[in-house]
Order: sequence, then C-alpha cells, then structure tokens
Amino acid sequence: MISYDNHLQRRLSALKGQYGDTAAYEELMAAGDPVVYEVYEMLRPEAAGELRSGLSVVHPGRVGEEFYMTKGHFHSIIDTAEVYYGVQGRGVLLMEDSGGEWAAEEVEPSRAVYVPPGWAHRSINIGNSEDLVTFFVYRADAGHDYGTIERQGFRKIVLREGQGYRVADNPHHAQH
Ligand code: PAN
Ligand code: ZN
Repeated sequence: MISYDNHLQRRLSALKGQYGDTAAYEELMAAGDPVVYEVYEMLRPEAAGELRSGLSVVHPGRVGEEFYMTKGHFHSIIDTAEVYYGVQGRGVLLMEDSGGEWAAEEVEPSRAVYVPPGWAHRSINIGNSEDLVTFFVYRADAGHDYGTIERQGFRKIVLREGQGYRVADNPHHAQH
C-alpha cells in the first residue's frame, strides 16, 4: 500500500445510467447498493508541476454481463495525459477521444498503460474474484469532467464472454 491522504468509495448508485441491464442494476441496488470501487489518493496542491497519484481498487463483480468499473472521465484540462500501472488483478482500460477513436488496453501486474491527452478513461475489472488494483499518476491541476460520460456513456462496453471478455458497441451511446 502507498501512503495516502484521501480514501473514497464509489457505490453502484454513482454509476446510474451506465449499465445496459437495468433490471440487474435495480436488483443490486435493492440488495444494498454495493461498493464497486475505492480510490486511495496522495494529494498534492493543484498547482503546475505537481503530480497527483494513488491506487484505484475496482472490486470483482458484474451488473448483468457487464463488469464492475469506474465512472470514467475526461480531465477538465482536456489535454492531460495519465499513466496507469497494474499492481494486482486483470483489467481493461477503456479509452476514447471526442473524435470517434477508442481503445481497450489490458492491464495486469507490472504493465503500464498510457492514457493520451484528450482521452476519457475507465478501469474495468475483468477478473472473476480478484480486485483490480492500479497505480495512477497525472498532473495535479488537471481536474475531472464526469458530466460528459454521465450523459453519453462510452462508445464501447466490455462484456463477459466465457472466462474472458469482449468489447461491443454501446447501444445506448448517443451516436449509435
Ligand atoms: C483516477 C480515477 C480513479 C477513479 O484517479 O479517478 O481510478 O475513477 P473515476 O474518477 O472515473 O471515478 C484518475 O483517472 N484520475 O484522473
Ligand atoms: Zn484520469
């Protein structure tokens, strides 16, 4: 574990509207709105030259055939890049820019994934029983724009397939 100043938990309710299987979503909500992921941050002043870093822990689970995942966001300073590094478990970093490009990069222990400037990103735990733990670092003054993804979702979704996963078009995305 790293030393951290801030710990936050996000429950399923924070992902309202992001999952296609609304019956599965409502069932989990009725059963107690589970904690889907947690973030441990090393806070630094939101100033030029500073870096914010920490651990993201996405628990294992699914809503219907879609895995537990983070809300996902663009950065408010949109041309901010970010590095993720796999610590534990198996996941996919789903990314897209605002011009129609997308990518789904696998993340596993000792593997780094680069999120380029201008790309929204979401971490998805594709494992069956293990937490997906990643270390992240980005400029401390970047800020977060959650609203764009809350409104339109990502272009792609990641679904369970057998013991693995597949990437499919998001039927609820505004442009599909
Ligand atoms: C990460 C994320 C963290 C949680 O620190 O904030 O993984 O995901 P959401 O912020 O989408 O809920 C990061 O990408 N910061 O920029
Ligand atoms: Zn980010």
